[in-house]
Amino acid sequence: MRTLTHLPRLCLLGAALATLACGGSSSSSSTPTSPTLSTAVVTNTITITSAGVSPNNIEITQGSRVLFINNDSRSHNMTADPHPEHTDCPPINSVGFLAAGRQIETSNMTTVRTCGYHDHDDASNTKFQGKITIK
Ligand SMILES: [Cu+2]
Repeated sequence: MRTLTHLPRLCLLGAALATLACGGSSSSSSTPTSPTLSTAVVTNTITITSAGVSPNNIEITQGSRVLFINNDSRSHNMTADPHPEHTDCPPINSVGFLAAGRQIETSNMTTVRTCGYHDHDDASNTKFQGKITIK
């Protein structure tokens, strides 16, 4: 009998939580976000882990290459922006599929410009997006 008297109150609490959940979900949208870039680092090596690419903003000298090291436990597919055309910086597409534990270099980055890249197999994941500035 005592448990029965508690039921209406539990139902009201459940309804209140459901209302809150509905209110929260209406504010979420699927608008794409850009990666939060670190301060540019002068290096030719980018390491990939489950946390993302690091550093995600690098500067290199014209004509040099960038080494992508995959220290994650899964594969990644590093390609030039934009997705899915990959036309901005073709040398990045020399990396492409990178199995867990493997490392591959880009081709020579001969054009002075800024290149974006992403993981083609996880294209909307900003953790695996970054920027290479060729100077
Ligand atoms: Cu892509």
